Amino acid sequence: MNYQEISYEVTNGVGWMRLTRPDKLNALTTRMAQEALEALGRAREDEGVRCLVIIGEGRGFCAGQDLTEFTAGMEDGSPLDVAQHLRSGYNRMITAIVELPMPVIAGVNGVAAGAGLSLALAADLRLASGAARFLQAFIRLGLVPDSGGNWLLPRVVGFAKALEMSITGDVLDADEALRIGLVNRVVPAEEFPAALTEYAERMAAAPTRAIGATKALIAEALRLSLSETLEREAVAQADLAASPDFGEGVGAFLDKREPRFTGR
Ligand code: T3D
Repeated sequence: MNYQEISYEVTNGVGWMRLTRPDKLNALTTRMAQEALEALGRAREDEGVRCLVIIGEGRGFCAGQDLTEFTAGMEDGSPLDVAQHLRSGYNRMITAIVELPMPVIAGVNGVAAGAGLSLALAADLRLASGAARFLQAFIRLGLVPDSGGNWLLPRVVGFAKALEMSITGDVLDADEALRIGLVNRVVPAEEFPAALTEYAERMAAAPTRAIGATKALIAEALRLSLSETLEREAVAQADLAASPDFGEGVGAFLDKREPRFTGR
């Protein structure tokens, strides 16, 4: 696929998916979602990718749905079918991110609004630049949160803050986002690129299979009973205990050296 609105490259085990509409703060379009889906599929199939980073080019992370697409309609001139647009684009994109069996980091370099905030929330870890801002912009337009915002945000910040953000549309700066647990870390804007690369490469060197299994277990545990979760842990642990990375982890501990995990 010839990417026009994203770029995707792999460096040192990290897949970098970059939204590339900087003059529109990387607002999402139908095309951008399809390109992102394709890149996410590539990351999933590539054993050399052990961490995925989602980042925006320029001063924005992602300003949500491109609002001109609502008024201009589709490329062929037909009006935008909103439900179908969500089902075939953003819903699949969010699901693909959440289900990636590797760590996913949102590098929130700037504003994350509406479906752009959902995109950041779908990641496992959020590293924010001090320049980042966060808003559930939907209510400002008379819409409900979408792209998983109603499911993801309360799980990250709790019911009360999620509801407040969603019905006020208030803008949070990076420090406030850190305070309420919306992001994991904030670094000054000038240190952000280096800190993000270091974080991503650290996660790419981690035991990928165990991370994938942990993601699945914790997500399932939110809807399962304790006894069901205990059983799933037993099955997953038996599988991982036979993995090369477990052998390496134990060997490195006994040898008093740093482990060299391969992700297998
Ligand atoms: O069918 C469906 O898909 C429904 C799904 C809906 C999902 C949604 O995401 S709804 C929410 C859509 N997003 C918004 O409502 C956010 C709109 N943007 C803003 O409120 C502000 O731009 C920000 C608070 C995000 C940032 O403000 P600021 O002052 O830093 O930047 P700006 O000057 O407003 O924006 C810079 C440019 O980006 C500007 O273009 P220009 O005038 O320089 O040519 C602006 O129009 C453009 N831009 C920003 N956001 C969008 C956008 N263009 C199109 N769509 C946008 N969402």
